[in-house]
Amino acid sequence: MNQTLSNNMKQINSIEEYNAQYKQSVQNHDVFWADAAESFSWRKKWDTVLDWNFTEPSVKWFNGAECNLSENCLDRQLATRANQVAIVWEPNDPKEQHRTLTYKQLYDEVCRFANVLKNTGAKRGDRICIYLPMIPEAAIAMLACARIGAIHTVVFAGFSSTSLADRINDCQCNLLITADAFYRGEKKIELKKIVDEALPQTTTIKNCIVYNHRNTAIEMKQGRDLWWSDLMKNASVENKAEAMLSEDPLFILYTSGSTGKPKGILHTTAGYMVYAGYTFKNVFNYQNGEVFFCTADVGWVTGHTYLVYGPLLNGATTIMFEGIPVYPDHGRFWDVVDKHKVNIFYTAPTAIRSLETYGTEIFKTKDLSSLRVLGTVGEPINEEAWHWYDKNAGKGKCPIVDTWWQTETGGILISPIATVTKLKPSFATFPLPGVQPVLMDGQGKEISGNDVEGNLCIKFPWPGMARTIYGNHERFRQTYFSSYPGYYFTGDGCKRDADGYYRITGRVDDVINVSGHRIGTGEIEDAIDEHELVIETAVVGFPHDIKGQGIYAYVICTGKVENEEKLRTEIKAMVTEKIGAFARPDKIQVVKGLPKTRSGKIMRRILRKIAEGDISNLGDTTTLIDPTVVGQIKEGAL
Ligand code: 7RM
Repeated sequence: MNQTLSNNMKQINSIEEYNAQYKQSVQNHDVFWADAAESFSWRKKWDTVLDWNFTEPSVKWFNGAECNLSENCLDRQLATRANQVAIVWEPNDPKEQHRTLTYKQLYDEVCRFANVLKNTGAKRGDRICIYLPMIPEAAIAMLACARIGAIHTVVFAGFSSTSLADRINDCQCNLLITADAFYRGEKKIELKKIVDEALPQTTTIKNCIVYNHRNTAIEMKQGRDLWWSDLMKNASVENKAEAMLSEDPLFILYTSGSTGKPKGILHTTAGYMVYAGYTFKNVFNYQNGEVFFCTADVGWVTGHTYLVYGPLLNGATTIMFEGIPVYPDHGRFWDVVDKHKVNIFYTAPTAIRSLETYGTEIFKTKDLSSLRVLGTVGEPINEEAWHWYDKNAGKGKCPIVDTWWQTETGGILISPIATVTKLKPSFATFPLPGVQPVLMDGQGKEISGNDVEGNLCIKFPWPGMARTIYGNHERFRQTYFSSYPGYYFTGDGCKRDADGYYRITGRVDDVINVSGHRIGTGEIEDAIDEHELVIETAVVGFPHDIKGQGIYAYVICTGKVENEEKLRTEIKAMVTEKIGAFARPDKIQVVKGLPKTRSGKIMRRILRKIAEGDISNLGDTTTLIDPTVVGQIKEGAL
């Protein structure tokens, strides 16, 4: 076995180093990424660093090499940090004990659970669904899947039984890993009950492994459901990681687009590993021994890359927080920072804005002196929230990295490098080495120069990029590589200011971003349409002070609605049942008609303006079949 135990990854420590690395990454990408890859352990080295075309598209990084991500996160760390804490679990209820797992303990648990998976019949290439709360077992399950070469698909525990079933069916999982129940704040979520509703709508699941987290009375279906602890008791702690090929699938993660059902974004092994490790170390300027706290849920890509894989690849201590920012009070994040002496804190702008509403008195009693670097992710951060975060959490001395990326990109693409990049509030600043962003104009041409705005594309592959949509490569091509042939299209609009700084302005498609949660308007429309009184729905986003964007639904109903309040309550319940509570509309307006063009397309631009409350200038409405509906909608606007 050709195992290098080195951890000599270059770290960017000055703007000159950034410029030099950036230049090399463009001019000599193979040398640049081969160099970054050297600090990982490989069973077999690659034949080629990169083979690619953006037409099919086909992208292969480190082709021919063999490695294992779980081995790189765990086995590789044992020689130097077996007794260092890998994961700190902070429970929802602060009165409960926190848990810690050292690298050796985590390694043992993962090896044991990898054997559990094998004993249950799981093998390389199988899809395994993980539907767990924020507990270390979620990370253990992910790492165990990676270890045996099974493809994990984590489903956020806030998704409904229908959403869970859809995901299981789409990628045909044969195993599901879940827990009895959990609390978020004071609310109890009976996870296993949701699973019991979902599984009859699926056909491929053979077994369901249940972790007993809250001692909740649940039904265990004979022959299907198995207790995590029973299986662990009988499993060996010896497990040799599978040698995976670089382009073997690692995980599938579902994400929303502007049309159709959520897409199973597929990431592969070696490129994702190198990119997660490289970006974690550089963006956050991670130093050995530091404690990193990412508040994202493991059900989202941020949880995958910067709560689990990136930190563990760097031998970091990562905090997994089960609770919410406002329980038992709005000082909880800062209590966690204080208690565990967090050095790097990474959260979403929506969380900052919601805490902002409670004032700053609470900071007087918290010691945040351990903090060195702050980060944000998931949505644009407005300047006010940036300054509030800087002043109150960072005490004016911590760089804030505004990190722009997507489920599809696997890791951060545009972001400051902490301690290196000169910051500008609300700007994601510059591309990381290896990332070549371009802005496109309406004619599909690259816009050169500065002080410009356009649609954001990336013109060269980076190791962490998604390779396909599971089971539908044509949809992958169509969605990301057809609007601008030869480019990856992000779906975001972007400005490049006079100094060349990038500022992401938000989605230019029908995807909305609610509290950092990405959701397609079409998905919400489909859910609302299921209501028996609803004929047609149009959903748009509108600016929301805390959530970033709120959800505004226009619905056409059969006949006269007797009780609009009842209808609204039922529609919200419908969306909760079909998708999850986070997708519930904030405003529901009953309308007689929707502004449609002669080709039957809803003119969303008008609906967005009305939802924003900006009804003075709705632009050209002459192409509408019936322009009078606009007036009616305006009158009834909420
Ligand atoms: C990591 C993640 C992706 C979408 C993306 C953007 C928006 C994310 C920022 C941002 C402005 C940021 N993955 N977005 N980060 N917008 N500034 N720093 O969020 O797949 O769930 O969402 O989120 O619109 O396309 S995601």
